[in-house]
Amino acid sequence: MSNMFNRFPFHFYPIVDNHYWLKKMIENKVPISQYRVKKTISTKLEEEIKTAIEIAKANNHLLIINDFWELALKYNAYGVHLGFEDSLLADINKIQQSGLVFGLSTHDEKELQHAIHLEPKYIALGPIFPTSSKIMRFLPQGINKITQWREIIPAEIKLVAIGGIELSNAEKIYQSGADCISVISDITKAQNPDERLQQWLKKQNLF
Ligand code: 3NM
Repeated sequence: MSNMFNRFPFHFYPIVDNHYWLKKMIENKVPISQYRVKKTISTKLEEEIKTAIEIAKANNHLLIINDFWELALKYNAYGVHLGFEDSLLADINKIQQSGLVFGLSTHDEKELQHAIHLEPKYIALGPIFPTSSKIMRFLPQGINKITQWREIIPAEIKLVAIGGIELSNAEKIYQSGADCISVISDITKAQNPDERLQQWLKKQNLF
């Protein structure tokens, strides 16, 4: 079942945490985003995720669900993203067999080796720079780490850089070896988020 979409050919991968921002992605014709809600599971949350997946599908937007892999499978999202701890608890075989695109976060060598072993479509490295969007146990990795990670990771697995990245340093991040950049605040805190999304999309012409 290999088509261009499950090879993860994306260079820009924003993260949203509610329907408002998901709709912004759709309105701006951003092809893919991650839905990341840090809540405990409840019927309300299930409904929220289900609706997000439905809205995305109805608009040909590819939505990757963070953490709640069972809901991603149940409602047939485009993909699942897991952090290291969650990947230890999740049924990775089931995710792989479902055909959903599957990505993992990594922050150090131990997490990287574990991630490579699970054969995801992409591996995220972060935080590249200081970030205020997530409480981190890890210090900023810096740009050189991107080049190191790219050399270690098998070519068929894409490398996503995340954490404190802004449009103004995107080119340097790509040049260092990142296949894709993931951002939150560069969009959500932009003075004009629509304009900023369009600027990111324009950068994709570089590829
Ligand atoms: N994961 P911003 S850093 C969700 O390093 C997330 O794994 C990270 O937000 C990691 O673009 C991060 O605002 C936050 O810095 C990214």
